Amino acid sequence: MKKYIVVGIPFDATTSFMPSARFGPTLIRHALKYLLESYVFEYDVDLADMELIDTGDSEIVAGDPIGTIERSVRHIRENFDDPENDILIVLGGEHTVSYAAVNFLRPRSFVVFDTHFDLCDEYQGTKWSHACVTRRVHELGIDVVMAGVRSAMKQELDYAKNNKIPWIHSREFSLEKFTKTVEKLSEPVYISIDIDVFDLGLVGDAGTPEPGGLNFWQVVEAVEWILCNKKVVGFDIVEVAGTDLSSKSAITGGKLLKYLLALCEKYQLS
Ligand SMILES: [Mn+2]
Repeated sequence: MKKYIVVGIPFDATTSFMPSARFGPTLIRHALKYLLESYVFEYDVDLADMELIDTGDSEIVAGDPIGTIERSVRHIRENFDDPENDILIVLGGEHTVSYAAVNFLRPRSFVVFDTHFDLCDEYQGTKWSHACVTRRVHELGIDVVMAGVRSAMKQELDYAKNNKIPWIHSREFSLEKFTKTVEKLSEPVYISIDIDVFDLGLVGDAGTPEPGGLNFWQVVEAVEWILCNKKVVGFDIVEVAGTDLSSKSAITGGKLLKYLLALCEKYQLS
């Protein structure tokens, strides 16, 4: 039976606008457990029947992204031993924590849903800011595709252009465009979803929320296409922030996790 290994990384230190993504793992888990039905009727999957192993939260080092990444990799290594079959699920935490999962799993491709490009070489004096994470992933030699972006600095656009990194603006997003962009990606694929990719109407508490984002089903459909057509080794949901267990961000994060789990169970079994 395929196992789903959940790891929380409750870390935020470099968030430039609103800190508190450290509470993301708790917010997402709480919404999934206490608000949402475990049965996902569209896919006839009951999360209660899945082999979902929550390993709890990784230890972090407050204020230290590198120390946190090292401890998170250790936590993942101790709990995730069958990358051929199992799927790793990381709950952030600021976006920087994706690097721990990706550096451990070494997927061939990284599909990221995000308002921001996160392609800065350095931001506010650190290379480990959440605004640099996709660049750090790309520097590992992993192919990157970005969906839902709508906010960038010129240096990030230049880096994307010079390195032929494909991206889809949220305003021009369609499943057809997305499919064309990801269909040739090498496998396995890792999916990273920054909660701020959603429109401000769905996500209020996030590190850096912005209007003009994707809606819930646009993201679910895009992820469904990947899970149906590509081998996926792991995914994360990051940047869910705030302290309110009933916030829009918490509920959107929990519901997103519910659909991702159901989609994995439906399409990634073999
Ligand atoms: Mn991001």
